[in-house]
Amino acid sequence: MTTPRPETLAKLTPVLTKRWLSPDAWRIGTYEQLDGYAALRKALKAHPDDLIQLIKDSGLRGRGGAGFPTGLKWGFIPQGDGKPHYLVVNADEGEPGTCKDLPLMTHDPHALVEGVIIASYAIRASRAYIYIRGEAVHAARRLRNAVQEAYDKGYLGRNILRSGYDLELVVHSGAGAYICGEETALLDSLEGFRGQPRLRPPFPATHGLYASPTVVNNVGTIASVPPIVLGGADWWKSMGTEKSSGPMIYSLSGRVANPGQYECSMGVTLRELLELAGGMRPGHNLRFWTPGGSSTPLLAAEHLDVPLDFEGVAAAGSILGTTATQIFSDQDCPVYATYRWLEFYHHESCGKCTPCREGNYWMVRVYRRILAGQGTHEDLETLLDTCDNILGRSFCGLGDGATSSVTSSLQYFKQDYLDYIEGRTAPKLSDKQLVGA
Ligand code: L3W
Ligand code: SF4
Repeated sequence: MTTPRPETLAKLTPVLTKRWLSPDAWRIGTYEQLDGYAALRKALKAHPDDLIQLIKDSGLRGRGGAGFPTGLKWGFIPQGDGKPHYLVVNADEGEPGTCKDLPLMTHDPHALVEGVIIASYAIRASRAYIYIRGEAVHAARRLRNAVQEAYDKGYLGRNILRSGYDLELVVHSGAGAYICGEETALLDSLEGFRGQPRLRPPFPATHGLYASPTVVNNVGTIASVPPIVLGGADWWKSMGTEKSSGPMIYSLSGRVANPGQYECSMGVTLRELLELAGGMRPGHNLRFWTPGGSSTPLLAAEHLDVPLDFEGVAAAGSILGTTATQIFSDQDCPVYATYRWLEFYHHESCGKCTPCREGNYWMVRVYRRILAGQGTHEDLETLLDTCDNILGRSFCGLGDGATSSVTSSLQYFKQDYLDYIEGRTAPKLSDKQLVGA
């Protein structure tokens, strides 16, 4: 177990996580004692346009994977159009390895509720929804309790804090489909339809929920709003890098001594995160890892010093995504890991478009063949060719994301594939497991 050096400890910037360990942090009394709802009081005295400008100035970028500038998105909402406006929080956290939003909602649900009220006021929405993953029963219970507490205290409902502003907030549980984390499938699901992606453009900012202007933001994005209102744009920008401002919750899982959430300034490296997490588990050496969930191309041990911000990870050939770093060691097989992720995408593909629906089906079959010791050298060409036909040709990001670990594992670990094909590695799957793909 390694002990972090003081300069590495200084990379920890607890902002969204700062209340998580306080006793009963999820109760409104605790939240109010720890600055809770002070940002809302301040925000309601400001003009909505000034709040949008503040978020633009802070450089806050979406925490759901794409990193789109939040203030810009809020600014897309047309004003004076006579239509209702909506805020929808994407709390359908389902990306394999990702676990930053559910702990936030479990430990500090009022941080999200307060952010929802401020963001809704800024975009002039009088109704907001939090769409939470169906399996997250405990987090949903905490969130519903927090919403009720906020209503009881006059932070939600009519004439909030005597400001004249009204807002209704509904917590809606999904039914356990990964595709409903895609923003337009989420909106379809919320409207009562089967969750499948819509064609974009038009984007939700103009044609969202019930064809009205809608901001869809991730939990972490919205929970960042109250601290920015209280601390100011310059304070927020004092953390992170020039183009990736603020703190970020990095989730570490896998072969690491102390897995969990580490909130650090953006641009921290995996080497530093591992130091904070006590290093690799005894007997394990880092071999490969995901920078932001299974939809992001794998990185290898040579990428330990890549700055984990949007630009740094892109320059290394991957995507920051949800900052879910899954850590694998020399005792793990990149071919098998990729197969397990592909099974997930195959299962979760909504079936709307052919490249993703058929491509993932075929790739799972090829992986099973390889892992059963029956693969051929041509199979590797088939995998790359299939990825080529999925990437950029799928209707939504799920298809593209499915190809990430296939192409990157072939780029860095082709020898592992060849070892199965040429008989140097014992098969991991039996003949019986070949059927049923
Ligand atoms: C108005 C324009 N709005 C873009 C908006 C758009 C959306 C946001 C980002 O996928 C990624 C995906 C996953 N006018 C606009 C506009 N917008 N242009 O900006 O859009 P986009 O298309 O870049 O990304 P996305 O569709 O939101 C998100 C990756 O994140 N990911 C995450 C997966 C899972 C979770 C989770 O479990 N929480 O997030 C991991 O890598 O693959 O690439 O709002 O409307 N001209
Ligand atoms: Fe559905 Fe996959 Fe096509 Fe997305 S890429 S629309 S999940 S079939």
